[in-house]
Amino acid sequence: MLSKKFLSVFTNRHCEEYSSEAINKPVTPPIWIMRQAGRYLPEYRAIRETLGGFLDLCYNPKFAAEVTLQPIKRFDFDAAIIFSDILIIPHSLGLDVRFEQGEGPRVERILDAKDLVKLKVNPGDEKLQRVYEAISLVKASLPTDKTLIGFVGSPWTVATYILEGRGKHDFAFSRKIAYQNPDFLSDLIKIITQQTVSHIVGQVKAGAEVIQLFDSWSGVLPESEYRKFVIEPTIEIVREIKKLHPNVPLIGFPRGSGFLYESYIDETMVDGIGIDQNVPLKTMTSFQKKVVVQGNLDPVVLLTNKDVIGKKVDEIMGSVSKENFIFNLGHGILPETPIENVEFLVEYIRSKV
Ligand code: 1CP
Repeated sequence: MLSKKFLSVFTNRHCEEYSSEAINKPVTPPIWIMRQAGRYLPEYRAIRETLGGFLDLCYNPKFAAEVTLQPIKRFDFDAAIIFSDILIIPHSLGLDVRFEQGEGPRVERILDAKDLVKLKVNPGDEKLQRVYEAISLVKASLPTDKTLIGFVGSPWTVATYILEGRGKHDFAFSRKIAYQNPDFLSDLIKIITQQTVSHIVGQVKAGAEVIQLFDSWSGVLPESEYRKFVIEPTIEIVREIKKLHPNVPLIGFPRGSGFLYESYIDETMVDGIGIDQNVPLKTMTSFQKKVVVQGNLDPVVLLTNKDVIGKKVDEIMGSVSKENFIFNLGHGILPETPIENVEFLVEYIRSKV
């Protein structure tokens, strides 16, 4: 069951079971922060140091649950997001995934259609089960006024890691494949989508109450490829999950989608939309007529000071309608973020309404 605060934001969406309930409107918007468990927290670094690598933490249910709860204890956020990673999916499909210190992830590449035999859709994979165990542990100790968010990477974003073998650059190879060999890319995306749907179902069964779809690299595709490789697989995921779990809100985060944000909202039928900091506030606010909006403070603002943070929060809060709004950043929190700025952010937002 969703916590009261999240229930009230999602009331007017297609979560019919909830709309009939008498629900108080929230006094302040729910607040959570993408990548809220992580290196900016000393208590996270302490646990991380006791384990070999990043994946050892992801696959250790007890510690993964503990770091999931750390930001809730420290900042009293309204939602916990399970500590895991989007690259668990390629790992569970049978690819080698490693996180090198200071270099980010390395994924065994699939370069053409004949490499697809390396992938095995495998919902029972033990690595995924560990995530469900961690979710059950979090659920057992999370206060009832907090919501538990599960997540996956969207198929296009996960595919870019499989095609490139690593992250964060211009994605030239992935784009070249999208233009030149779309059938191969469609087949790859189909496999990822199947495993992703079962991973969402597994998370929901274990206790996740909201699911966020991270499409961090959706912004690198032009319109027709965006429709085929971002929107279509997302439609498929939403359709499959709504068949089984119609009352679990899905939040899409197609970062960097620019002018294509609106098509994504209209066509995928997600219940909520994560907005990056480059979307104008007027546009973000206009989306609230259709969908619950989540966003969009620039994470760099949290590296400044209280005056700047207050001013930037006022800009957002002065623009959005409070009814279907979730406060979040436009992307993940940065490792160098001072803790006192996060404390101030939460306190300030709650003092405003
Ligand atoms: O050293 C460390 O501790 C590793 C840093 C780290 C962390 C804390 C990585 C490696 N992943 C995570 C956890 C993580 N990843 C969460 C935890 C839940 C939370 O608190 O929010 C989530 C939601 C993710 C999702 C994720 N992983 C995304 C989508 C969100 C985004 O930031 O765009 C992506 C792109 C990844 C891949 C990934 N994992 C880790 C890194 C450094 C990256 C990005 C690599 C790159 O492309 O540069």
